[in-house]
Amino acid sequence: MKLIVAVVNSDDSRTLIERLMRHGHSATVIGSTGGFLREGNTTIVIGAQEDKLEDILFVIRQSCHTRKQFINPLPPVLEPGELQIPSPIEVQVGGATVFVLSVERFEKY
Ligand code: 2BA
Repeated sequence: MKLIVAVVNSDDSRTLIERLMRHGHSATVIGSTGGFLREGNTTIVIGAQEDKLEDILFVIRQSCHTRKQFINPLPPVLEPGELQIPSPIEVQVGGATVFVLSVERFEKY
């Protein structure tokens, strides 16, 4: 069995969850926050048999898209009297950051 942990953009999460359900996969949805941008994203946890893994990854690839975002970097440390206005920088976010883990044991009561 595998545990798939996917961090996805919140704009893609609804479509992804609907498609996962339509394909018969169970999932848990957790609201999360990216450590770098400090913006909300969604973490989706999916436990599945190994023969379902490729279908799940296919659905994730189809549902999650990369997007460009501008962020304001922290201002640099300056000498007194210096003035520097940092300009926004562009980062590419997503589509999905996916971890696939092997499950040692799975139980449901
Ligand atoms: P954030 O940490 O908010 O990162 C958002 C985007 O900012 C990243 O997109 C990446 O393009 C950029 N970024 C992150 N750290 C950076 C840094 N130190 N310097 C420059 N740019 C940086 P993604 O790579 O697509 O990541 C999207 C979200 O997935 C992340 O949001 C984080 O919540 C999660 N994530 C990504 N890699 C991870 C990892 N190795 N472990 C755990 N979560 C991860």
